Amino acid sequence: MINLYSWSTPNGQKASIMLEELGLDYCVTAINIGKGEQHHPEYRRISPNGKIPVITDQELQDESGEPVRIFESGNILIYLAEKSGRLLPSRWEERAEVLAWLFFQIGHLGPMVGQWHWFDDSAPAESELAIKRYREETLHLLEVLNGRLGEAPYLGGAEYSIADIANFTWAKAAVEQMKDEEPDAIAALEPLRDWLKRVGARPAVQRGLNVPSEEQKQRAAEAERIPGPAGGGTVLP
Ligand SMILES: N[C@@H](CCC(=O)N[C@@H](CS)C(=O)NCC(=O)O)C(=O)O
Repeated sequence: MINLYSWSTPNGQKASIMLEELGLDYCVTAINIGKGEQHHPEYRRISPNGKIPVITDQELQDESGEPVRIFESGNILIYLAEKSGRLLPSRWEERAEVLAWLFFQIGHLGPMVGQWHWFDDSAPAESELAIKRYREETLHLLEVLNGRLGEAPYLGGAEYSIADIANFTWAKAAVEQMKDEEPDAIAALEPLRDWLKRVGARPAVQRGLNVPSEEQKQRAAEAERIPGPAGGGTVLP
């Protein structure tokens, strides 16, 4: 059994979409990052940087019998792809392209869109320069994705892969925020918009976007103690 610790954000949804695509059995623990639950010392044992998502897999245990933690969403995608033998090609020619677009999301798209959202919606002081810088960089990265999707149906090439899962949630969030501010620029990104529609129509993607569900969030909010990674112990008070 796999335990997923997550919240409704683009990084969290990458892990739940992957689990849904693979049809694996998993339990969800909602970590309310709006309330700071990611900083709880017990949770930091499985997430040293205090972020979601994290998974633990009962099949993987360390010397003391504790399930091994797998943090960082790109690492989770690679782990699950290798565990199942799906969505990451084994031939190096194809694998290198999939991993390149996965790391493009981890190193470029996620951080730029994340900073843009933060400066635009959450920063305690307004900074026009920061908003402009991250919005322009986000648009540039969407254009890079669009260029690739003009050459191939999926980011890795002919087949849907973990590169599409990783970039989808972030590109979706960026386009939703950008389309009112830069409608002409977004309208021009036809291959990207078509890919967002195709990937977004996959039933596993739709299920994964809804994790944690309202019910799972409610259950976590009401629980006095949330089961920890080993099934016993605790993650949160
Ligand atoms: N590089 C990490 C980033 C994870 C991340 O930033 N997660 C956000 C949600 S999308 C989070 O946990 N934020 C809580 C916080 O920063 O306190 C990954 O890909 O897993």
